[in-house]
Amino acid sequence: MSDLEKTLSIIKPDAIERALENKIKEEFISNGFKIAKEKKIQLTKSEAELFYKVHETKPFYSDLCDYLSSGPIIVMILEKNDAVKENRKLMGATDPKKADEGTIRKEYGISIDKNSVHGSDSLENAKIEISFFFKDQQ
Ligand code: IDP
Ligand code: MG
Repeated sequence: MSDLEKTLSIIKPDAIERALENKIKEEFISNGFKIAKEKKIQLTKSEAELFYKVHETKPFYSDLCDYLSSGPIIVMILEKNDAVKENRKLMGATDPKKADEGTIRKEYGISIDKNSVHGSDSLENAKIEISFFFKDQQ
């Protein structure tokens, strides 16, 4: 039996800019996710740096934080059995060129940096990321 889980999803600036938000939300809904909470916000660069702190030693860290704070994003709490793993599966590989057919990144991603969606990579990080954006949730 799998557990009902919550995970954090972000529709990134490149997708919002191309007006893909409803199409991407529909991908989640048609794949059995419930969008339990959502909000459209724009991060400052320092907020993006906090969110992506785990990547602070990577060469692309500064560009990544510039990009995530470059325009509006939609942050969502998604619910489903095995939500963390199921969302990573639906998102596809980080690099859209390597993502499987039928995944969101394959369908909508432009490049490894503009890959349209973020998803938590573990249940522990899902809890941390959900409370980063939705203070009273877990
Ligand atoms: P993930 O989003 O699939 O979990 P991570 O390795 O956690 O991938 O990287 C976080 C984000 O950093 C990616 O979604 C992507 O936007 C960006 N990124 C990852 N690797 C590279 C790279 O080699 N060059 C530029 N950007 C990258
Ligand atoms: Mg990651």
